[in-house]
Amino acid sequence: MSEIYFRIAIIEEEYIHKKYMEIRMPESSSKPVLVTCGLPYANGKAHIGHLRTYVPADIFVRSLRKEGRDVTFVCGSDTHGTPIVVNAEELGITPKELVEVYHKHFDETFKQLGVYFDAFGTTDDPENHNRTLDIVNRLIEKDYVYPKTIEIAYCPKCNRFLPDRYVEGSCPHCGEIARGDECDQGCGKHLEPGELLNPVCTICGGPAEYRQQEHFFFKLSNFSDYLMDYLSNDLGGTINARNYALGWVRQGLTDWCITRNLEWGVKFPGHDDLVVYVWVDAPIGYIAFTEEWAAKAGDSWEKYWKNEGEIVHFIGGDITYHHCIFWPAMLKGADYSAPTAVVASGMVKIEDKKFSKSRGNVVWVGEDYLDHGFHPDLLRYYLASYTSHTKELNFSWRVLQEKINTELVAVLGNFLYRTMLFAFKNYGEVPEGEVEPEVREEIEKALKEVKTAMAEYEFKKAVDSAMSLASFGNIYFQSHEPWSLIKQDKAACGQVLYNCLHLAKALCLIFEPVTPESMETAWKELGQEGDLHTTMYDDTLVPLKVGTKLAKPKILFTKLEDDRIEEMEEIANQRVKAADAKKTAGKGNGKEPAKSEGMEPAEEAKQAEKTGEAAKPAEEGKEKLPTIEYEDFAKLDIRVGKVLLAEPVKKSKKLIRVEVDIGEEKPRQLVAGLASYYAPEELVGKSVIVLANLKPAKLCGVESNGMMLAADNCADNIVATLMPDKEIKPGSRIR
Ligand code: B3M
Ligand code: ZN
Repeated sequence: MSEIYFRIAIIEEEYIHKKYMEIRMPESSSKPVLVTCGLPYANGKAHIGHLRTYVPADIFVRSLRKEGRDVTFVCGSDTHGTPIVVNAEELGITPKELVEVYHKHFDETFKQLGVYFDAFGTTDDPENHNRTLDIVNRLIEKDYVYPKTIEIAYCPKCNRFLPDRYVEGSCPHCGEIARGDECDQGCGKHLEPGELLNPVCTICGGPAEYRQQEHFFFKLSNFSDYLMDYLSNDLGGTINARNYALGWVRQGLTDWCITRNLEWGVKFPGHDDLVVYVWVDAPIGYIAFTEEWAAKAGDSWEKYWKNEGEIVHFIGGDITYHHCIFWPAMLKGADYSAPTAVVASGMVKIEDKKFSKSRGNVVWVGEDYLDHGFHPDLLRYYLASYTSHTKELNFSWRVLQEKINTELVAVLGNFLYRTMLFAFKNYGEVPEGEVEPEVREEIEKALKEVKTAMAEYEFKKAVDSAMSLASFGNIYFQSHEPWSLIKQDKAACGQVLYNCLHLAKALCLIFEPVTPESMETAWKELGQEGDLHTTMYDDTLVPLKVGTKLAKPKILFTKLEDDRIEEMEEIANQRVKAADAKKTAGKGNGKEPAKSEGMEPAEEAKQAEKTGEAAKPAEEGKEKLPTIEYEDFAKLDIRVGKVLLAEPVKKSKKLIRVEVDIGEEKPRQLVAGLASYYAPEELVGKSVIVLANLKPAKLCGVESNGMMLAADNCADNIVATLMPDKEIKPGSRIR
């Protein structure tokens, strides 16, 4: 996500026209619906930015199922493209090894969040290779693909072509620093190979040059009229996506280079040295995953991709271009069905700051949320109810606390708990009674509002309407004073409780899409048979069976106390500080390093260290680090060591494993990024300086328990280890 989104807003303003203002609701037909989510790059951990798309999509799917629609929900890992190849190379592992790790991670994380896909594949699955070949071959057959000799960035030093993120330079449109295929920091435009100005190789940092090479182009320009009509008249979803795309079509479409010089990916037919651009095979993954689901379920994938079924794509707003332009054109060209709707979410901010992994403005789903014992339902609720889906969502621990405590705990949780506890204690079962018209009307009203809001992709509205029903429940309970009534007239009180319990049941059904696990608990306590998740919304109006046994209720939502929030804020602050320190010590152009996107912060630092990025300012000699206290320095355990053993780390071109005597009983194992500068045998016997109390880290699977200090000068490509200038015992402290 980037500034692109603000620009979308501007374009939106420009094109808001009555015709496009109308919300195109998914037809309330019985057509089957395929719902997909943008594929996460299997290249980094899940963060809250990801969930902004997946959680609302899951809520939408659960809600459609409750309306009785036939829904298939698929997603998978995006495993190809240069960022993955670049990262794998940096880590000294194969792209396949890298994507396996993150694929598993995403699969598990989504399930922990209650987001269940019917298929969660990878774009490297044979199904996707085959489907991509089928589509590309069809486009070739139908003459939509042609070869053209173009200028491709080439690094004479690394001796290789530089696709996409292997090259950086300035954007020809706005002048901002941009990647080879996208002006990610500036105007957001897709860049074709050869367009980037002043190209620099991201592997060695040296200047790149343009060399001629034959590549293959898709005749996107042929599809302008089709897209204009499709976007204006057929495509549903959120208005931001449509208008953004219409703006691009109006500006004129240029043909699209669909091949890259890479080994990892789907081979371009007949050319073993080329793969298709990742944005060709990634969306085709949607079809491949539908095929994977169909094979498992004994159903048909064609009902979506070749017939009348609906296709709804949930995506982040920053990939609208790919979904509303490239993708429908490809599908049209190859005779597949085009998406019915594209639902584009707004950007995510963290504590009111721009989301940025390298600046530390990030909330990791695992280590910052689930690992601290926060319930997934709370985050689901926050994501759905904070703001409208297309608007900017700010994640703040304080706001989370406030929303959970005043809404989920005080309204929904309170109503369910007081109702069920009172009924359990005084009756033990559903008492005699019948649903009053007022209660029935409130449920009908809430349900209608929820359905309409869902159809408009207005998840906040849906949640707010559901919450109003819980508020009504509280007012109903409070105004009937069952605690006094029970003393006077147990039967009359039973009638009140019957209605409260009936409302509780309706709330379980209506809130299930948002807070599925908590509602399932309440559903069981209410003695309801059958699976809540497969029970339809219509069941909200089926009266409760008198005499159904009730269970003692649990408190569903507990207050988030200040100390927990303060602890999380402190963790967040520390992360931002650490990132600041690194930035100050780092290159200081404020740009997210493309090559380390999605890496663990620790890994990122290590990577920077290995690739010499951290050394750039030292070489520039201009940027000063902030003054520190002596106590800060005293925290560093720096010692003299003697290298006893040094050997290359398998699978890595850059790392050496060393064992160093630092005056302890056992030698210390360190992993140093020195293989480009020293042969392992040169290091053996050397006196070195070691930072001994650095937190251990694993590099290419080998644990490093400290850091060997070295001076490096990026410009001259010189790295030198430090050594004392006279013989001194290993273990001697440096102070
Ligand atoms: N893998 C992630 C992104 O740019 C990218 C999505 C592919 S969807 C077909 O958000
Ligand atoms: Zn630009």
